Formats: sequence, structure tokens, C-alpha cells
Amino acid sequence: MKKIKFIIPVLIGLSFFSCEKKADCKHEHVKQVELTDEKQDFLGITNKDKLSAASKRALLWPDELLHGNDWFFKYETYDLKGDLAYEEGVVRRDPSAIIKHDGKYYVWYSRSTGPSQGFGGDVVKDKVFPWDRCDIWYATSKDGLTWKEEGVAVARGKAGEYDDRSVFTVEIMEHDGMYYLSYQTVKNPYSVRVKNQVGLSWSNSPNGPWTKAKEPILSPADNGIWKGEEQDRFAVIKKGDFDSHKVHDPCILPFKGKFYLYYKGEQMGEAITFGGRQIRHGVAIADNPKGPYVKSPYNPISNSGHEICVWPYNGGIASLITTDGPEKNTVQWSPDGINFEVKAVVKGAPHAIGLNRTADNEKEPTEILRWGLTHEYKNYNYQYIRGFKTSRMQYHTAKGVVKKGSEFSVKNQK
Ligand code: AAL
Repeated sequence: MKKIKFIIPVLIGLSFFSCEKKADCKHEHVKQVELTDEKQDFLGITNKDKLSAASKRALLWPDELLHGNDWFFKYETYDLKGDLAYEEGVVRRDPSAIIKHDGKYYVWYSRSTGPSQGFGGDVVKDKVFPWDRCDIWYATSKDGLTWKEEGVAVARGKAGEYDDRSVFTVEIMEHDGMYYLSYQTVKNPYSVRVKNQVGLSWSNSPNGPWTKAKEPILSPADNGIWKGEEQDRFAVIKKGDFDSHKVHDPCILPFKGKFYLYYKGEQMGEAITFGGRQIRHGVAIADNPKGPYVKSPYNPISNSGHEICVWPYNGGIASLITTDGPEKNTVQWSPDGINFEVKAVVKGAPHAIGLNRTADNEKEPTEILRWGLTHEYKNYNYQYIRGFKTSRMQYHTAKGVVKKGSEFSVKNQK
């Protein structure tokens, strides 16, 4: 068998450094890849001596991913019934995960009413975004399809408090008989440069009453410097860390005896990079659910993504990365909750997912995604909560062809 070894330079973070002398170059990782006849055949490479850049990248893919499809899924969305069906004049968005209590599913979400005026007018009085002037509401359901809105769980704070303008984009964590809601907070006025923080409330029942933390549990990094006084979030002297402007989409998971608060960072002077908006995720870790949460020195822990969607799997943490950045629409996994690797590239994914935390998430990598909640834009002003379901696709077969051993073959035919 003819074996050829290729030295493939892997550039860290896809940055294109140039080094005068190869030996002096600190930025390169060099990986030896063996191109066997089998691998050549599997990848369909015409000539071992003439590898395109794409074939060289394909040779770096781990065998486990090359031959498996365990993390891949496809999805569809559907309308909900009852109080969560679309209602004119009402914004319901960013559903939390779903939990079950006394035979009923529970979900929390951002709720506001009326259209948004944007930032052109009086930001003290106007509603600038659909997620501005929100309170956190909750709903229950017997079957996950028809929902009853139960009312406010956590309201905005009193004038002058850190959360007096909007409380929104909430997540639920149930731990040791206690319930914790983590969510975004904004203080009036909601200008384009306003910093967004993360708040926390807790209760011994999902029906409340909820006790609010006196201070935010997470704040943006304070090492960015705005340029000038004008309300322009792109004008900076220094951008600062990936989360120097906003800490968003909090989700706390108990992990390895601690509490991992995953969040989306938005940076002052946010750029448009080759993958879209420059959005990355971070994690902050605490010994207790109420904190204090300390940001990981390894942040950011993703180079892409938007709303946080994380779940425990196989002793580590899985993460669905959507919407922004070069690794959007990938499912990733990390053994330590910090160092994530791509496991699958999906065709698309629901946004702002509310995961079904009652699922047996260890059954298969994406079992927790079999059904859940998402939101969709009816238009710029109004969003509503919808359901989604996914299925795995192990084989791609034509109609009428049944591949033996595949429980999915019939359902997933095109
Ligand atoms: C979302 C989240 C955050 C943003 C906005 C409302 O889906 O990423 O919550 O602030 O959009």
C-alpha cells in the first residue's frame, strides 16, 4: 500500500501569519497526516500528489467525525396553541428551557407589548427594541403544545435600580429543590452604548414568589474605551474583551460540582467579520448557584454563535452554535466545559432555543433537541414562541429505499 505523509501547517484561529523563517515561526502547529489508500478512496481524492487546499483541510478532519453522523440533526418548527399562539400587539420571545413540575411543563420568556420606536427618538421614554420594557412571564402546559400563560414571574426593578428598564432573555435552573432564573438586565436609559448585565432570582417553587439578587451576578468587562461622546457603539478607541459591552443569554448548568454560567458576549465596537457579527460565548464559574461568578481566563470559549444552547452530555458539555460567525450551525462538545470542538455541521437550527430539560440527554448526543421551543419573527416589532422538533439523519435514502438497521430511514426520506 502506498502511504504518503503530508506536513500540514495549521494556522491558529485561521489567522494568516507570515513568518520569514519557518523555524522561527511561533504561530504554526504542524500536524503529520497520513493519506492511506483507504482514506484517499473515502474522500474521493483524484491524485495523492496534487492536493487542493480543500482536500488538505479534509485530511485534518478527525476519523470519528468523518465516519459518523451522531451529532447531526434536521429540524422543523410548528405553531403552539393556547396563550402562546401568536397574539397581535404582544412580544413573546427568548423562551427558557422547559422543566416539569407536578405533571406540568413550565417555560419562562420575555414579554412586552406594542411596537418599538428604535433609537432615533427619546431613548428615556421610547421602546427601543422588542426586548426593551420587558418583564419575565411564565406559562405551563400538560402536553408541551397547548400553553396557559400564568403571569409575571420577575418584573423590572424600581426606578434607579440596575434592572429598572428591562428584564429579558431568561433561563431556568432547578437545583436541590430550588429554582433559579438568570436573565439580562438593562438600566434606563436604553441608549446604544448602555451596558447590559445579568440578574438572578430564586424561589423554592416554579410558581414563585421570586427573590431578586440585590446586584447583578455578571457584568461586562470594563476594559474597552468609547471614542467620543456620541451614542455610537461602533466608535471605540479600544474594543476591550469580547464581552466589554454586553453579557447576554445567561444559562447556568451544574457541572463538576460547580455552577457554569454560559453567556454570550457583545464587544464594544463590534465588527462584522468574515462569518457575520463578531459574537462569542464565555463562561463564568461559581461554587454556589447564587455566585460569585468568576469569568474563566480561557474566555472566549467560542468564536461564533448567538443565543446560548448548552446541555450536559457524556461527562462534558455540548453546545449548539447558531446565527453568527464562521462556526455557525455547528454542534460542539467539550470534556471540560471550556474547550469545545466541532462535532457536526447542521443545515440550520432553530434560534433562541428553549431546551427540554426533562429529556434523557444521555441517550444520544442530540436527544435533548428532539423537541423544544424557539422564537420566530412575525415582523420586526413582534416575535412569538413556537415549537420545534428534530430528527437524526443517519442515511440519505431515496423514497421507497429502506436501509437495513436504520430506525430513521423511513421517516427521513426526502
Ligand atoms: C436575543 C438574545 C438577547 C439579545 C436579543 C434579546 O435573542 O441574544 O436577548 O439582547 O436577542
